[in-house]
Amino acid sequence: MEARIIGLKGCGKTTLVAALAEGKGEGHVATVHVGDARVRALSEIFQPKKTTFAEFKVREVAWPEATGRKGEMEKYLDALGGGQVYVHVLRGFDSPMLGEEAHPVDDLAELDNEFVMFDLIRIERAFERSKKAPMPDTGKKALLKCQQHLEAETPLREVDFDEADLAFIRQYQFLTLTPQLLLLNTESGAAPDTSGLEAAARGRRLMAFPFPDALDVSQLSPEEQAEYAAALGLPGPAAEIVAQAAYEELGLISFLTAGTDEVRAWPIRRGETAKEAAGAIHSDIQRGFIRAEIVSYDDFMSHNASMKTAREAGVLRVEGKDYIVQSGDIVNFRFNV
Ligand SMILES: Nc1nc2c(ncn2[C@@H]2O[C@H](COP(=O)(O)OP(=O)(O)OP(=O)(O)O)[C@@H](O)[C@H]2O)c(=O)[nH]1
Ligand SMILES: [Mg+2]
Repeated sequence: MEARIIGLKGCGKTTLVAALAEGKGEGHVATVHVGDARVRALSEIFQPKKTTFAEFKVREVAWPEATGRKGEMEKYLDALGGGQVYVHVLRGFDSPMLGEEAHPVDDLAELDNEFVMFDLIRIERAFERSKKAPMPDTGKKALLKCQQHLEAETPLREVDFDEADLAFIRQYQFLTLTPQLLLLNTESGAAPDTSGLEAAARGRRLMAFPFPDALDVSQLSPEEQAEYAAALGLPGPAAEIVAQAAYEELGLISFLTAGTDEVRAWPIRRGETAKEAAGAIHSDIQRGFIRAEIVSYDDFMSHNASMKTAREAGVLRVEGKDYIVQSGDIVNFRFNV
């Protein structure tokens, strides 16, 4: 998964990257470790040689200094490409740097409108090109539907498309089709105030906390982070809450593998079968899939953290290729190559 951090100038994007990176960032990009408490607990139990968390990449995309200059916007749009989810940062603090008070509702509307405009331009260009290289009628209809919604200022992520339409319009990488999380960067010490934003959020997940505090929290050990975050009134460590929200937005879950070599979280799409999930580890395991031995993390922990006890109690099950893997399933694949 790749996320792009977007937002107008000086809203706190770089501060967020630093908080998400927990000290391992490189300015505008970071690899976020999905701080999974289950992985940490299993690692304590199995004492493996290696512990691997799920991770995803974030990249800050700076709002262009001169939006009117053509090359600048092209660069901006390029940088947005490849992001499966946008983390949209809103400035909820008065900025001495910008000499401006907080006006997150206006800022949200501004960027939302820009995105709608960009998508409309893409559609115009597509129709322009279709005069030379004909477009299938079904495609034309799908684009017209997009155009109508955008002209009514409805972002495409809110529109119901059938699979065929979606497959066609995906090639245009419309900005308003990409799911968004909203993060309000609030004034430190003040109670987060999201009033007025809920309506403008239009169903997007909205979280509010002061990024400088989140950055402080992120410098601590994983064990200390949750406690300190709670003490500061944050909803949790930034990496954890952003990762969780992004996962939910994209329909991702993690299953786990645990042994003395490695304890690891594997991200898959919700609804994937055991055989599909096997492919997350290796195509050979998928191809040679025989069965999966599965115990849920909770069952494992409540049975002495012992596979033997879990097996005897019948909570360690044998599942076939069509079993739908659940979040937190500890899986051992049997395969034959
Ligand atoms: N008072 C206050 N200042 C903040 C807060 N968050 C960030 N800042 C300051 O605001 C300025 C901009 O923060 P950045 O994280 O660099 O914001 P940005 O969105 O990356 O900015 P650009 O890349 O220039 O668009 C910095 O001087 C931060 O120290 C906050 O919550 N409160
Ligand atoms: Mg920045």
